[in-house]
Amino acid sequence: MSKRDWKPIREFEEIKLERWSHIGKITINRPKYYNAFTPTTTTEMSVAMDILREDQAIYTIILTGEGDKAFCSGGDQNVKGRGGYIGKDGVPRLNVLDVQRKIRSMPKPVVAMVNGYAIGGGHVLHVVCDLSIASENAIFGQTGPKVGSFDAGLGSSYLASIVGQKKAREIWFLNKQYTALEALEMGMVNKVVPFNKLEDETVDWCLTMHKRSPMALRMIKLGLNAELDGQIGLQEFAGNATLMYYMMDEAQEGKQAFLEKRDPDFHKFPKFP
Ligand code: S0N
Repeated sequence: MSKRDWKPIREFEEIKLERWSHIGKITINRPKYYNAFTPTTTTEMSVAMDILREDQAIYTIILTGEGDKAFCSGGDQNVKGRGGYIGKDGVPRLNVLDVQRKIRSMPKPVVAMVNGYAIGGGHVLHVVCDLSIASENAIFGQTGPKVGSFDAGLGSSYLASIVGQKKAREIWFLNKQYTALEALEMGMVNKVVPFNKLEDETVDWCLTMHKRSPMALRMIKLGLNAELDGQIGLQEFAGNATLMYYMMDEAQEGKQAFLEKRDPDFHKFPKFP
């Protein structure tokens, strides 16, 4: 039971999207299925991520699951078909990958509030979040090779950059389940708290980040991503460097000179050592 008066932002079928004090919260709302995702869930999550990205009054984002059993148990096995998870339109999709990318390129911190099982594609979702706060009842693991699926992308390579190659291979090859404390020891989560303290702790981390420079957080996140993301990471990092350049008088001078049909005067700007 939350102590906060989370206000709905928009109604969805399979997720909840709410806000409180500059925090946007996305809750996967399929507790009957341990918050397994269907193509509808992941489409809605993508839309919610876009809404929170565009909203300048949102500083941080929490991703969680409804109830006290599961954060997310991965793809809904009831709708798994050939070629992906079958949506209401009959088309198979793997569109949780879009959600992963949106979390990774979100220019604001995304915190996984892991309230129970984080399994399969649900485990990958917490892995790609910037921070993970877990309750003591949380259980972590990948099931792919046991149930006929795998995520050889961020779910493997980024996981390995967090827990190391040997451990990542153990997690994927053996499909064991790990307690929250084991996940903490592996560096896979940032903090473990009792279930009834989970939201307080997660919100507390968000409120602390709200006191920090948003541009500094944004650039650090992109820099940490860029190291692993190759040309795409560089593109995202460079895009943000351009944003900062556009905020400088030096960039304004170029545009202004063009509009005034004169040569730009860049001599007046400092050449820092
Ligand atoms: C979570 C587990 C370990 C919990 O076990 P427990 O406590 O024994 O409870 P259960 O009785 O098993 O479950 C409770 C109810 O919840 C339903 N349920 C649980 N998980 C799912 C699920 N994934 N899909 C549908 N229903 C689920 C149970 O059926 C049960 O309902 P009732 O009571 O009505 O029977 C345990 O439940 C478990 O192991 N679950 C399955 C975890 C799993 O294997 N998930 C899928 C893993 N694979 C993926 O996520 C695929 C990812 C992927 O394919 C991918 C890869 C790369 C790129 C993209 C994708 C993509 O998917 O898009």
